[in-house]
Amino acid sequence: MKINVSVIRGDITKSRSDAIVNAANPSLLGGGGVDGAIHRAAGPRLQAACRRLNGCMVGEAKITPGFDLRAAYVVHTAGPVWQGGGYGESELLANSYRNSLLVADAHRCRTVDFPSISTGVYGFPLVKAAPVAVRTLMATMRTCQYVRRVRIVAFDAHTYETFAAAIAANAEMA
Ligand code: AR6
Repeated sequence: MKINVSVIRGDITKSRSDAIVNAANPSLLGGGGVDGAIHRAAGPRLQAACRRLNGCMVGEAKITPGFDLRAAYVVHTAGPVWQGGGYGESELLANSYRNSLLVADAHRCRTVDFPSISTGVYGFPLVKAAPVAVRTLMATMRTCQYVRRVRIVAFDAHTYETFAAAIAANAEMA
């Protein structure tokens, strides 16, 4: 499988990919940031579906339909809260990316869009998060049966530029 991980600027709620990933919290009952935006765009059936999932541990991922979104599925993951870097945050962030992609692949998704997990309210430094995300997505994509395109949808210029640099650095190493 060709490795195809890229970054675009945009609003993930407008995505036409098969699945979008939600940077949620362990309750899966909604919140602010991208989570709030996804719930608003998907409509109230999303929260009803999330309520039946019984939460999500940090690094885990669970899937629902996309309801009013163009995306068929929403993969919900709880990323780690940044606590200074000494609490396994990078491993937990990698788990969120890996498990989200694997759940999407198990549902035969071909195209999957991610936000930058944990780098908003959860305070994970973007410059540390982007290389973890890119490395993990590239490695996991190799093991996927259906996924053929993964994108990071960056909401702001700084996120876009930091991910573009991380992708370029990985391409040089490949
Ligand atoms: N499309 C793409 N990215 C977006 C969008 C959008 N529509 N809106 C925001 N972002 P955050 P976290 C970016 O705070 O750090 C919630 O309350 C945003 O600019 O949404 O994982 C949850 O319920 C940033 O780059 O998620 C949790 O409690 C990135 O998405 C908590 O926040 C992630 O920022 C999770 O915090």
